[in-house]
Amino acid sequence: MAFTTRDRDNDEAPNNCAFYWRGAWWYRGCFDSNLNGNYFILTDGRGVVWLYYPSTYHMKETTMKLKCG
Ligand SMILES: [Ca+2]
Repeated sequence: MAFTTRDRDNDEAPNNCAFYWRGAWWYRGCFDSNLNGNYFILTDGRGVVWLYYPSTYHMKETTMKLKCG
């Protein structure tokens, strides 16, 4: 997916996922992850989340690493 921000809605959801979920990400409709979300102590779906992260708490920080070649 193309990257979605509050002012660039490139996801497939009827709303703007970046606006609704308070982040910016490669959303589809709307997400399995939101690593650029705001930090909240308890998750309500908004914030720094990863679908399979085994917790009801948000992550305090994340790191993305790309392997080229
Ligand atoms: Ca949309």
